[in-house]
Amino acid sequence: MSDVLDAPTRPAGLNYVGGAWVPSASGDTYTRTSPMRPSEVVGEFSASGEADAEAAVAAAAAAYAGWAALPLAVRGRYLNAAAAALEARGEEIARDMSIEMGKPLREARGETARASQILRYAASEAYRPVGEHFEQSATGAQVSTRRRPVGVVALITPWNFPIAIPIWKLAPALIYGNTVVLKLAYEAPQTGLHIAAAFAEAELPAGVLNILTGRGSTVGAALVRDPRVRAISFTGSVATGHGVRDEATKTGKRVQLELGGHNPMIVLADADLDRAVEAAYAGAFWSAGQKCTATRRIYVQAPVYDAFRTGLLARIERGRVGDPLDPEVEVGPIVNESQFDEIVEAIERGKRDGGTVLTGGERADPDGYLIPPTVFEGVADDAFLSCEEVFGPVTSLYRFETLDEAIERANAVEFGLSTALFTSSLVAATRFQKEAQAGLIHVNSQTAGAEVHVPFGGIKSSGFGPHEQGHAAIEFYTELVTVYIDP
Ligand code: UN1
Repeated sequence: MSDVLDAPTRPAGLNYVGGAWVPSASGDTYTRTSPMRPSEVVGEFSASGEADAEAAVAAAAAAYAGWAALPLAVRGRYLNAAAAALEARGEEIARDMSIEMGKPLREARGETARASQILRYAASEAYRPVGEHFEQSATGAQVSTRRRPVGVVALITPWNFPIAIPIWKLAPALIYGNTVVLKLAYEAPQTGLHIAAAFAEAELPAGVLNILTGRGSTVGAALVRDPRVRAISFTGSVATGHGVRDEATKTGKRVQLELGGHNPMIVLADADLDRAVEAAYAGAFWSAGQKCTATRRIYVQAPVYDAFRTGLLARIERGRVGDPLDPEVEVGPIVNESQFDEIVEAIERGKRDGGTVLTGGERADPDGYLIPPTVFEGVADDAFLSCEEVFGPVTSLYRFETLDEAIERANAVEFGLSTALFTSSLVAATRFQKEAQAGLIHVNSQTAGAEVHVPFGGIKSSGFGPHEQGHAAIEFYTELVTVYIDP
C-alpha cells in the first residue's frame, strides 16, 4: 500500500468560455478527491479567478444581442439538442456525480434524467404566451405587455444537485433570451462540465453559455460585483446568500436566492403509517440528508408515536449505507471533511442539549465520510437541532397531541421551504395547505423532490425573489414592458 495519491486519470478540467475550452488565466488548478475514498483523486479543475469571470462576462455580453434576437422556438432547439446530448452520456454523468460528491447512484441517475427533462420543458416554453393584450380605455386601441430578456445573468450553484440546479437555472435563462455565466460548485465540477460538453455538442452559439469552476469567494464574488451582469441566481447557504444579495443590489442587479430549510413532517394518527415511515426515511436520509428540502423534524401524534418510531427504526435497519456506486445503497457519504465535521459536532451538541440518539450518530467507515441515518428524540423545541439546518442524515422525533399544536410547532422556525402532512383527513389536509408556512406543501408525500413544470421555492428565510422552475421562472429571467399601439 502506498499513500501517494493516484494520478488523475483525465486531463485537467477546463473552463468553457466563448465557445472554447480554456484553462484559468492564472493556469492554477485544484484537486478534488472522492468523499467515499478521500485518498483517491477525482480530477483536477481550473481554479478560476477574477480574470476568468471578467472574460466569461465579456463573452456573454458579446453574444447577447444575437441570441436575444432569435425566435424562442429556435433557441428551444438548442435546449432540446443539449437534452439529447445529456441523455446520451447519462450513465457517465451519474457515475461522475456519485464519485465526486457521493450521491448514491440510484439518485444520481434520477437527477441526471431530471436535467434533460428540465431542458425539454424549458424548450416547450417557446410555445407559451410571452405577453397579454388589453384595450386602451379611451380608444379601444391595443395596449399589451411583452416579456423581454434581462441580459447577462450569472448563476451560482451548489454541489448537492450538481446537474439539476445548474440546468434549472440556465434552461429558463436561455430560452427567454439571456446569456449566461454559470459558476459550478467547487466540490462538484466534473458533473457540471458535462453541461458544457452537451451544449458544445448542440452547437450553441459561442458565448451564450459560459461555465467556470473555482471558489465562490473569488469567481462568484467577481460575478456578483460585475456591473454588466444584470441578474444573479444563487442557491446555497443563508449567510452567503445574504452577502450575495447585499453586494449585487448595489449595482442594481435583480437577485434570486434559494437558501436553507428546516422542513417538518407531521404524522396524524389517521395516517397510513407505512407510507409515512417510507417518506420519513427518504426525506431525511436519501442523499445523506444533503438537500435543502430534507426532513429535519418529524412530529408524530401521541397514539401512533411508538408504532411510527418502531417502523422508522426498522426501516433504517433494512436500508443500506455505504459506497454510493453500489446501486442498492440509499445513504452515501457526506461531501467533504469539513461538512462531515460540522455534522458530527451538531450531533454532539444535540446530545449535550439533552437529546437521545435512537440510532446512528457515529462515523460508519474509517475512510469515507459516512454517517448512518441518525434519529434523535427528546430534543427541546428551541434547541439547536430543532431550529438550525444541519446538512446531513440527522432528524428528530417529537410527540404531539393536537393538529393545532403540530402546525404551530412546525411553523416555529425562521425557514419556510418544504413541509409534509400525513393524514387521511381531507379537513386536516385543507387546513394544512392554508396554514403551513412553507413554499412547498406536501400531503402524503415526502418533503424533498421537485417537479419540473411547477414553481420551486421557499418563503420566510428560505428564499428571496421570484421562485424557480416551471412557468414561474419567467418572472426572474425576463423584464415586463408595456406597449401602447395607436393606429
Ligand atoms: C429536491 O428536493 O429534489 O439545494 C430539490 C437543494 C434544493 C433543491 C432540492 N434547492 O437541496
